[in-house]
Order: sequence, then C-alpha cells, then structure tokens
Amino acid sequence: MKLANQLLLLSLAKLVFSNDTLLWGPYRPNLYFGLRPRIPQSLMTGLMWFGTHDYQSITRTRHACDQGDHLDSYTWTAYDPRQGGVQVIRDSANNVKITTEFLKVAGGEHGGSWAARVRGEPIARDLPSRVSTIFYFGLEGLGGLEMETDEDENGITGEFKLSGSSPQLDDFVIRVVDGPNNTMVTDGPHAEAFGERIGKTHFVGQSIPAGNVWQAKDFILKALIDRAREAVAPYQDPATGPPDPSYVLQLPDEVYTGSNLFAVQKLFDGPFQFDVFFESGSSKQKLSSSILDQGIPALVASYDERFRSVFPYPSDYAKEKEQSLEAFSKASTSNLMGGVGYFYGTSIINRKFSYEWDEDEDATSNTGQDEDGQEVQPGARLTEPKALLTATPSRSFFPRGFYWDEGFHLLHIGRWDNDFSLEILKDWIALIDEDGWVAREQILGEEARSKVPQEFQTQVPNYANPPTLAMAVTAFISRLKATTDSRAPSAQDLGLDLGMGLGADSQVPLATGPSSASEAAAGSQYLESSELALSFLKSIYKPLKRHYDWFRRTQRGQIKQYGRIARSRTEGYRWRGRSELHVLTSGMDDYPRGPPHAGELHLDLISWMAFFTRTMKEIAGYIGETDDEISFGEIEKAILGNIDDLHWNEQEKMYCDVNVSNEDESYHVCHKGYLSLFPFFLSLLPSDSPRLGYILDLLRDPEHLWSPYGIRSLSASHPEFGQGENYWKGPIWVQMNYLILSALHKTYAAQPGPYQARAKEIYAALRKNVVDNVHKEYQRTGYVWEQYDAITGEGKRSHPFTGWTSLTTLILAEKY
Ligand code: 6A9
Repeated sequence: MKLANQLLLLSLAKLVFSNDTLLWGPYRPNLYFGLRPRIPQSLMTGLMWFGTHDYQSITRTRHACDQGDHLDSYTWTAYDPRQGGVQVIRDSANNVKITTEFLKVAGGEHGGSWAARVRGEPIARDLPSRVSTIFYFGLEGLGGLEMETDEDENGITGEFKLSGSSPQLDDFVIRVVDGPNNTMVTDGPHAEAFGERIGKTHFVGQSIPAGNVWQAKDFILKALIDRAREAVAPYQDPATGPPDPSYVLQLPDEVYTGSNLFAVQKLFDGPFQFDVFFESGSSKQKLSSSILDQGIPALVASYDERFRSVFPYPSDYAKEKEQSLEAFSKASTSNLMGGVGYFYGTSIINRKFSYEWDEDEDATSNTGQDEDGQEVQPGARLTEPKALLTATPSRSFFPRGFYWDEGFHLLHIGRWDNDFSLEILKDWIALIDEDGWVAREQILGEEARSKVPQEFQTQVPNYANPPTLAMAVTAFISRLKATTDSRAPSAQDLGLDLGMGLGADSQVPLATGPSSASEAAAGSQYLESSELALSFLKSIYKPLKRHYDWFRRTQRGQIKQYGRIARSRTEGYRWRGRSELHVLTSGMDDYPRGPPHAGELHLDLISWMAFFTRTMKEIAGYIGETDDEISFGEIEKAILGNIDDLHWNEQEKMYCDVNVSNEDESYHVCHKGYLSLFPFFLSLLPSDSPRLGYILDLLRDPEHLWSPYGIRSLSASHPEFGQGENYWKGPIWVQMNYLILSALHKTYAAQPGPYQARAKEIYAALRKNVVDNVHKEYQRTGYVWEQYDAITGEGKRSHPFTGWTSLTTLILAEKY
C-alpha cells in the first residue's frame, strides 16, 4: 500500500473515533433536557418536573419545550458538541431555576459514557420552592433494561441503578445519585401517615409498546396519577383535609415485567441537586459526582476561552457592553448547537399533488387541497424511515429540520466545529433522493409529526426551497483555503475572495484572517488533512450535482414565450407549488407576488440558481472536475445575463418578478422589499453597477426598508405593509440582514468603486442596528426571536428561536 493511502486510512480511523464524541448529545432538543445517541432506535432519556406546592401544578408538568409553559427563559449558556455544556432554565411559576449540566466522558468502544447533573434553586429566595423531578430512561429497539436497586414498595434511599444493553451501545449501567444537601418536605398535613414514603426516591418500570418512548410523559404521569388517586382516597373528608401534595403525587414504586421505560422521581423542598451517570461497559471507568464537580467548571472555562478566540469581542464596541453582549452571543451560539437534534422515522410525501399552474409537469393529477384548504390529499404516502442530524430553528415551535434554515445554521456551527457541521451536512446530502430532490421540511417520525397540523405534513417531490446547503459547502471550502493559506501564506492567496464574492480576480480581503483559520482548524480532521477534505468533497459532489440538476430541470421557467427577450433561452426559474396566497417554497411565505401563472419567473430563485451554480463551479474546480467547472462557468454567465435581461425594471429602477397578463404579455411584478434585493444579497451584481446605487438607496430609505432595528422585509410605504398574516410583509429577519451585511462586508464595502463609501457607511450602521436590537430584546424578554417588528423592533412570533437569528453572533464578531 502506498504511504499516502496508509495515512489516509489512519486519519479515517481517527475520524471514526472522533465521531464517537458526537454519539451522545441533547439530541431531543424539543425537550427541555433530553439526551439520546445518534442511533435510530436506542436509549432515550428525558427530564420532567412540576411544582408540589398544590395539586394542580401536576397539570403543568414541564417536559417538551412549549411556549404555553411561559418559562422566563431557557437556553444552553455553554455548549460544545464534543464535550457537553450547561443549560439554565428559569421557571418562575414554580419558583425554580433549574440548571442542567452534561459532560461527555470518552472511553471504550461504544461511544463513551456521560454524566448529567440537574440542579435547582429558588428564584425568589424568600418564597417556597417545592419541586418534583422525574428523570426517565426508555429503550427503543433491541436490548433490555433491568433495575439493579432492590425494589421497595415505599421507595428507595441511596442510588438508583439500572443495567442494560443494546446492539450498538453494548452493555451499560445507569445510576442516579443524590447531591449532598437536598431537603424534602417532611412536615405538612398527614406527615405521620405517609412516614415510610417520606424522604425517599420513587420509581416505576413500565412496559410500553415499541416506538412509544416519545410519549413517556403520558405513561409516567398516568402511573403517578393512578397511585395518587389511591393514596388520596382515604382523605375525602373535608374535616381531615388532603395530605400535603408531595406525599401523594408520587410514582407507585413498582416494576412490571418486561419494562422498557423506567422513571426515577425525587421530591424537593428548596435547593437540590442530583446526578445521572451513563457508564458504557467497555469503558471500564466508574463515574462519580467528582467528575462533574471538576469537569463542568473546566468545560465552562475552556468554552469561554475558546469562544473569545473564535468570536472575539470587536474593538469598535463599548467595553462596558462586553460582558452582556458576550453572554448573549454565547447563549445563542450554545442554544443553536444544543438545539441540534437527531431524528429518525417515516415522513409523508405526495407524488400526485399538483396545482393547475404546475400541471405541465411530472405530477399526474390535481386532486386534494393546498395548505390554504382543508381536504386531505389522496396521493399521500408514508416513506421509508430516514435519519437526520440537524439543527432546529426553534426548540419549542419548530423542533425539526428545515432545508433552507440549515444552510444558515451551518455557517454558524462550522465556525465553531467544522467537522460537526460536515456531519450534519452529510446527513442532509444523504436525503437527496434518486431524482435529486430533498423535502423542504423534515418531519421524521410520529413525535415530529405530532407538532405539525395535518395540512402541513405532506411534502411534494417537485417542491424546492432556497438551496442554502450550497452556502455550507462554500463556507467549508473557504475555511479549507484559509487553513492552507495560514500554513503558507502568500500575498496573492490572501487577496482571494473565498466566499460568495465575485471570484478570484477581485481584490477582497479575507474575512477570516490566518489566526481564526487555524482556530477553526483546531481539532478538525477535515481541515488538518487535505486528503480527507478532498475525499469528502468528492463524496458529496455526485449527489449535490444530482440535486443541482433537479433544480434546473424541475424549477425551470418559460423564457421564449410571451415576447421575452433574453440572451440565454434556458435560464429562467419559477418556484413550483405556490398557492394563491403563499410561496412557501421560496421561504418567504406571504411576501407579495403576482397571481399564480405557469409563465411566472421568480427573481429570488434565479438568483439562488446563480449562487448554486457558482458553488458547483467552485467545488468542481477544487476536486479537479475541469469540464464541469467550465460548463458551470458558462451557466453562471448565462444566468447573470438573464437576471438583468428578464428581471430589471428600468422605470422602477429595481429587480422584479416576471408575470403574464390576461393579454398573454409579460410584465414585471415589483414590490420593494427583500425580493428586489436578491442579486445584491448574493453578491451577483458587480460593484460598479449603477443598479447597485439604486439598491443602496432603497435599502437606506426609512420610508422604505431602513429601520433602526434592521432591514424590513417589505417597504413601509407598500400598501400591504404589516397587513394580513404580516409574516414577510415588513417584519425584520436576521438571516436576511446577515446576507446583506455579508454582501456589504465581503464585496461592496470591500471593493473599490463608486458606491464603496456608501456601502461602508450602511454596513456599519446596519450592523449596529441589528446587533443592538436583538440583544436589547434578549435582555428585555429573555429570548431570541424568530423576527422583529418593523416599527418597534420588538421580538415577534416563535421563541426561543436560536436558528438563524443566532447569526447575530457572527454579525457582532464580523464573521461572514
Ligand atoms: C407550521 C405550526 C405548533 C417559516 O424556520 C422555519 C420556516 C422557514 O424556513 C420559513 O422561511 N418558518 C418561514 O417562513 C417556520 C415554518 C413553520 C411551518 C410549520 C406548523 C406548528 O404549530
């Protein structure tokens, strides 16, 4: 074997090992705290809690993140995908602040062990804080769980122990251990009668049907409530009154045969702490509380230090704001990464559904109803189960994978842990089917489906979504080049624009200096080994090209018809699957467009296609597919030409959608807002284009898009501004502002030209506006939000929304 091959094998082996550090994680981000491995059917854990100050609070049991719980805040404040982290949850209604700590402990051959600590303390020190916690372990698939602690019908003292095994995890032991200073309720009504059960840990072992662990809360609460009914029955007489709730709201201390779901309950009065240890058999290391005592502070210290070097606090920001802005950046970054989930299961697709304006195509019938209607779609089918590791836009509201959100997530994650971002990217690439399609929304399995109204569950194989995975690929290639450059920097190399800019001939300074490049390379197998990087890029090239070809084939628009004149007769695009009111596929759901028509051409889509083509050209060049590189270059040129020929409106001085009138004539549909900015967003315009001047004017005009909080999605002077659903009709979206800032920073403010000074001025002001507002709203409300009000800047809609809104961190640190 050649030496190079041996080295490659060696680093591959290392890679497999290092991916082991990603086996476990809080990969059930829809729960306040839910650990599981990246294995389709395996061990699932979760935390629940409720107040015990009264009987009603059991109905407000916390488990899955829910805006209806009205928690003051919850976020990972430090989270590293390889090591673990710390999450802080503030639940005023129960007067408890809960801290969850999670520490990965490498060792053995089965993905290592871990330790978790759950701590609680009153928020208002002078008020009672009575809380019960339940931590559960459910096993899906093959294997078994067994309780090792001697059962006692009155509960147990000391540690609670389970042993188990499963095909991938092999043998393991789980232990739940109390902290040193816990106090439980020992007084209150009828304390004597319940004496034997007071101060104990309670438990239940249940046998539940396969595939049901996600409903653990229901099974466990049923056992608890059944037992509570029995316990409270003798106290119906108002004269005696009911016992203290904490004596009654207890698990039954029973284990049924064949149990695959075990729950451990603790009842506290005041501050508390307990630890959960998962010890992988092959690792041989026994864990104890000291590993957390020492490991968590060490983890936090190293996280803080690394954070400062990856996202340094900018020198142009006030020193006195540093602490607060840094805490905010850390929280949103951590919650983005702590919000990564592993999903597995079937999804629903419909190959038959089609709108009448999409009729010319693959779909065969026009049955059923769209998302505006009610009827169930007849062609809907369940797919084979699929697996996906993905970040999630919002742990409470959208805890699942969204295609175009993910490209933005990966820009952020890739800065922190390049290889983690590639693991996620690989899973998405694996979803590209034989036609080249990927469903926009990944609703995998019943748990994910339970969160989605039926009319939104079905995915259709000719529907697209902005191809932002291309951004993740470009960002990786750019880190790769920056790493190589930082090893052997040359003036010429440093002049390359490696991002979304205009190519190798432009004079753009690198956004990533050598120091941050080596920072990104730290611990990255892919950035350290160019062989690995190359083999990775080669491995994704084929499916990515299939995906790209799918876009060009299925989203093609009509050019020759309706008297249109354009230099290329092929490059025009139209989103399939729009309804009268929505173009959900574009990602900008209710943004104003013309009426649906088979002859429409969409500006945002043709711009994304230019960008995707550029990425394909770049990756082809990198892996030496020279013929492809040339032909992508030609397509890119054709697309750029057609953007101008088809979409520029000379009267309005803006880019517009194209539509067809009743007289079969082509006309422009112009609405000032995000849509009209796309050629600028994606740096497709040359920096000396006079059109850039008009775009900057539109952007900077407070009557239109400029607000003190960021760029609005629709002009404040537009008749539909703030109307209807008002989702994309004015509100400010951070990821779009990121695109603007990125284009300014890397291209228009960086390249000499007639608009450079203006671009610089806009960049500086916009960056401050966005960062200050998202930060201010975080301080005010405790949350990062899905979008911000176009007039007041207030956080709106889903929260916490630490998907693309967490890009604020990159904006503050100027990492584009
Ligand atoms: C609705 C309701 C419990 C809408 O962030 C994800 C997407 C974006 O990709 C898109 O651009 N969001 C934006 O316009 C959220 C989509 C949620 C759709 C599901 C179900 C659930 O109720």
